[in-house]
Amino acid sequence: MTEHIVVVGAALVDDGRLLAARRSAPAELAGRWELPGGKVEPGETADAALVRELREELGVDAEPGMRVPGEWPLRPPYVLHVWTARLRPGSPAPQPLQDHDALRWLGLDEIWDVDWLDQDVPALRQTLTRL
Ligand code: 9L3
Ligand code: MG
Repeated sequence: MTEHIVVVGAALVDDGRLLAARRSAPAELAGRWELPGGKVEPGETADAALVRELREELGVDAEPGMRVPGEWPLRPPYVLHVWTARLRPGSPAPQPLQDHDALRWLGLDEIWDVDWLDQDVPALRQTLTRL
């Protein structure tokens, strides 16, 4: 298990819509949509990493909810975990500050309208059963 490094992705939900973020980097992922997030740092808990990543990438003040059961392989040694999250009262609205060039709030009937990263598709399918 120590050979895995966890990447946390946030299923950030507000007013019944899910936030999707379009990557601007690296080049091979640019233009594809993801659940925003990033790598858990050594000694950091997953929920703390989620809050930190969402602050850095989107400028928001997020509250982690529950971890969605499951683990999805990324390029080794990374694996994707998903957590639900909400905006805390008074949080700024998300902005693409870093690594993204567009954001969309998707209604639950619009989820598949964007071109998600391959690995986010099964994670998202599982997540949708929990929202
Ligand atoms: N990744 C895949 N799906 C996601 C996230 C947040 C990340 N929902 C992949 C993309 C990168 C790696 O994980 O290859 C590390 O992510 P980041 O730290 O570049 O966001
Ligand atoms: Mg990231």
